Amino acid sequence: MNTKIDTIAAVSTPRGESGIAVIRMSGPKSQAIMQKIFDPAKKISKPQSHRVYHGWITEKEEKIDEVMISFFLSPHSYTGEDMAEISAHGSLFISKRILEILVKQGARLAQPGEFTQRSFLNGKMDLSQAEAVADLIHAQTEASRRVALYQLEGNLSQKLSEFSQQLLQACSFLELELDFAEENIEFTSLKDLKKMITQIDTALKKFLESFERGRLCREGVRMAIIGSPNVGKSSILNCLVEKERAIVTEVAGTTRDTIEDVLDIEGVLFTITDTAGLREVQDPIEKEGVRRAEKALEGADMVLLVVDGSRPLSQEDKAIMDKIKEKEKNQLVIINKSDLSQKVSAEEIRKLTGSEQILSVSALKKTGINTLIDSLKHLVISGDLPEEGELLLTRERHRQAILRTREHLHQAQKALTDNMSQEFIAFDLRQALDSLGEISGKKTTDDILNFIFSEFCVGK
Ligand SMILES: Nc1nc2c(ncn2[C@@H]2O[C@H](COP(=O)(O)OP(=O)(O)OP(=O)(O)O)[C@@H](O)[C@H]2O)c(=O)[nH]1
Ligand SMILES: [Mg+2]
Repeated sequence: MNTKIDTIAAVSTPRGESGIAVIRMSGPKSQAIMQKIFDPAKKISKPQSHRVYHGWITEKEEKIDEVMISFFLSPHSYTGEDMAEISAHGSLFISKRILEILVKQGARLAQPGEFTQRSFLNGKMDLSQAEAVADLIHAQTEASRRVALYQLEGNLSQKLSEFSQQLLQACSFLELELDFAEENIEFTSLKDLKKMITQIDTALKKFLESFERGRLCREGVRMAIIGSPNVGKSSILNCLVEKERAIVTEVAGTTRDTIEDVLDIEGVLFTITDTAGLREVQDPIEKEGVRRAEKALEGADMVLLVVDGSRPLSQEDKAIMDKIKEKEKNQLVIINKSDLSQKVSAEEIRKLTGSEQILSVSALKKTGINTLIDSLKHLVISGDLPEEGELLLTRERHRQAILRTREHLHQAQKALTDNMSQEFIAFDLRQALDSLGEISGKKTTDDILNFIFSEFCVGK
């Protein structure tokens, strides 16, 4: 990414027609450019920050559109630089036209996420907050909105900075003592140091345990409906999403390709994949279907295993149960067709699958579906949505950084136990500090930054 300070511009609203379109500009030339192209309805002597002005965007004295504009002057703006925002009529043509005018006047088209990247580089937010901006833009449910907003407000940054400060203090003590070694001045008791490292390590361990819940809140739950042919998998998908999403027939092998739909269960996003019945097949189309079903099973956070309660369990059913067990997937078992006389018991299923989550359902009569929906939510995010103050780890990048931090803390503890020179302990603690600093972006590389900001839309 370009780090020279030039002036960038982008349309921040989606392409297409809308009530209004917002065109944003950030950088030192923002005000000068606006002065050239904006004809205010009332004369402005000196544009003020955080004020809205009415007027026209003009080019060669021709009015291009009637707009509202606002200025946000450095340092009190999103990026920390001088910014201007133009709210124009939401036609794709007009927003493109205005953007072209800005570029003609010396602005450059912004890269994806470049406004937020500048905000980070100018110290307006740390890297975990910048990531939260992207999460908030992508939020589709209450759970994802909450975790993103708490992170944007700096909850994560604040907690981690408490740990960093403690570690930094310990490092300084140890390093200071090194310098004064000959005078034998003792600044800190090694026993206290050990206690502090253990405390931080325990807190980080607890934090790591929140990852599954945090990730599922942020990304949603990928759930695959798996089972033998004709057990009612597609009927269950249709019940869950309340529409005829998948074809249902009495022919075994109806579903070939995987079919996906989404469901918001009390604030948690479920991406549900209906799959082809798993069985040994020769037909090349069904064979491909089975391959895709297995892939969906592989990638799923949880499995809805469906069996047909109106007939005894088959070898196929049992083979599927073994497969799910082998992959250690979180599962909920559905005994479907509860409207017919039952040949399968929950006890039998429990023995074979080891699962306590077993429900009787009739997809045909739509009975047991509400209980199913309730169980799904409790199974994956243990009930309640995140609350303010509940610290959740939501990203793999953060998890990796914390795992590395803990490794270095363990090395420091070992060095302490082995009575190694304080130089070594300080070194390990510095490394722990660096790993922790990757989350907030105190320690970062261009590759990490490019990766993070490439997730963004242009204009944010
Ligand atoms: N009696 C009864 N029949 C059901 C129930 N659920 C599904 N069926 C019937 O079972 C047959 C198969 O249903 P599907 O939903 O297509 O089953 P599937 O598991 O998706 O089948 P494949 O895609 O072929 O693997 C259809 O004739 C459904 O009407 C139920 O709860 N009770
Ligand atoms: Mg089907």
